[in-house]
Amino acid sequence: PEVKRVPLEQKQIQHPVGKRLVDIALKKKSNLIASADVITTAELLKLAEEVGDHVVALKLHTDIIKDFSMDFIENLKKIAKEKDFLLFEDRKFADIGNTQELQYKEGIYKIGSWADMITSHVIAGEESLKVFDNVGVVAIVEMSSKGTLTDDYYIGKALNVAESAPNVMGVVAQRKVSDDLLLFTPGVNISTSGDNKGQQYNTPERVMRGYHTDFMIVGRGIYQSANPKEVAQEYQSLGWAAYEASLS
Ligand code: UP6
Repeated sequence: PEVKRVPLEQKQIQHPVGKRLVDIALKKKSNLIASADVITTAELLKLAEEVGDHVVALKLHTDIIKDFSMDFIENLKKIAKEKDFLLFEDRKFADIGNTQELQYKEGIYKIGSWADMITSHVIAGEESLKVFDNVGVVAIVEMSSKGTLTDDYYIGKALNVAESAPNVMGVVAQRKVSDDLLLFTPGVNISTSGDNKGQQYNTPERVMRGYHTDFMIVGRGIYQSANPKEVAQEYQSLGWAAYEASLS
């Protein structure tokens, strides 16, 4: 028989951003994070308007945007506030603390000044994560791609780092992990099983019932569809139904 999962509202989440995310999820009945991997601010703002009601967070790769500006961030923050979702910069930091601090605070993106959540690898060790103040850190402990080097040994060590760093609110992985951290799972798509660049996809059903993930991350499945709003709503209901099914 399937093992029951800990319901979102019963998870012992310490991080304030983690608590906010859980509150939004319960209120919206959504465990969907849309990954807005588009390359212009116009496309991104349009997508945010379209999917905003259905997501708990919008995940960004700001360094792929051709015309990034702080004005764009101000506009995006307005939409996020109005539609009640968090801004999640998927920067995947992977350097020593001092360099990560510069990448987080400086340059043209000034991620630390606007992001609610960021992703970071933990390869440089626990102290390297201290520099991310003011955000919820989501630690990459396992990747979705074919041939990833995140084997069981790495995942175990990475989880130890994630669990001991106080600003880590969750992890990215493709398996069940600690109940004290939120689990985020990318590589979710209902219409295809992968791409030709190593990405591997699961269904919402598989990640919610199999991995007990808390939040599924969907990129091309939504932003490349003909109707992102409708498709986001579909992922939202599939994800929430699978979550509820995994409770009983
Ligand atoms: N992502 C993964 N796998 C990981 C970590 N992150 O796919 O292990 C990110 C990608 C992309 C999104 O950087 O932004 O999740 C997945 O997009 P897709 O649904 O279009 O494949």
